[in-house]
Amino acid sequence: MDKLIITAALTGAEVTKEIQPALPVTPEEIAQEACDCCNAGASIVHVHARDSEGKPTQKREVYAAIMQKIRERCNVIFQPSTGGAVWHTPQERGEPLELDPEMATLSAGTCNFGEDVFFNSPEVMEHFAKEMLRRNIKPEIEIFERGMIENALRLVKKGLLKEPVHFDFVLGVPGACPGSIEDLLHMVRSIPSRSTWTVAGIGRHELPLAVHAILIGGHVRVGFEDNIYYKRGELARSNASLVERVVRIARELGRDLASPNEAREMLGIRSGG
Ligand code: KMH
Ligand code: ZN
Repeated sequence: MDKLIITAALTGAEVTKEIQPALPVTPEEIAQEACDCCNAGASIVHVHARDSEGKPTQKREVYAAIMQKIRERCNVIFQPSTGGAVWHTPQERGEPLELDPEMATLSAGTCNFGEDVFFNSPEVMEHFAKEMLRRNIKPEIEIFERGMIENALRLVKKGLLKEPVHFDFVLGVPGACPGSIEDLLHMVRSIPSRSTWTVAGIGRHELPLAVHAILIGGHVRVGFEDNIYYKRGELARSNASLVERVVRIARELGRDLASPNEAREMLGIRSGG
């Protein structure tokens, strides 16, 4: 099996300090948490920025500050969000791409998202795909529903997305695909065999889906964006504590960890970014 790539989704756009006091929100806090997660065994950090009031922002300058602070401290792969919050415009969502990060997310369709709608029309998807292709940024394709895999493959057919594609199955969002093992297996069987994939289980689905991914050769995403608890009724003390647990389980199951440079090679990420 390939070495395991762990992504830490540090902040997200929905969680607040009120419900998770350890949530990193300032560039300094996010960079520190990114490097703690890297030291714990994560090779990618998925980043959402916040403004000075702690509200989600897609402003290029804030992402630039985070990216720089991370680079000064560790070698982790910086993967900003182009999903932002449900109320961000596509223009706002694309701002972090102007920094030419090594990777970025690209959501492959529209779905309900709790009480909201996460809007990704074909035009929006194509715009982000073209921009990432032009800038040689490796997309991570966010899949919230089964049909979104077909949307991604349509981008491949149009020459806007290079194979092998790297997918992230985000399972358990209220309003989108549930977080069962059967749902994960259905997703995995539906992608081209050359693809790579990771799974982000939401809430209580995070740990079981992570363990299954480790067992069947996928990769794992954990972090406060997806889940704020260590176990039922007990908040996690940090993103790094969630990474550490995955590392312990992977070791017990005999799955080696990918370093950031090994992850770059496995995912075909350009060097020097
Ligand atoms: N916050 C969600 C509406 C991404 O980062 O690319 C979208 C999201 C996906 O988190
Ligand atoms: Zn995100």
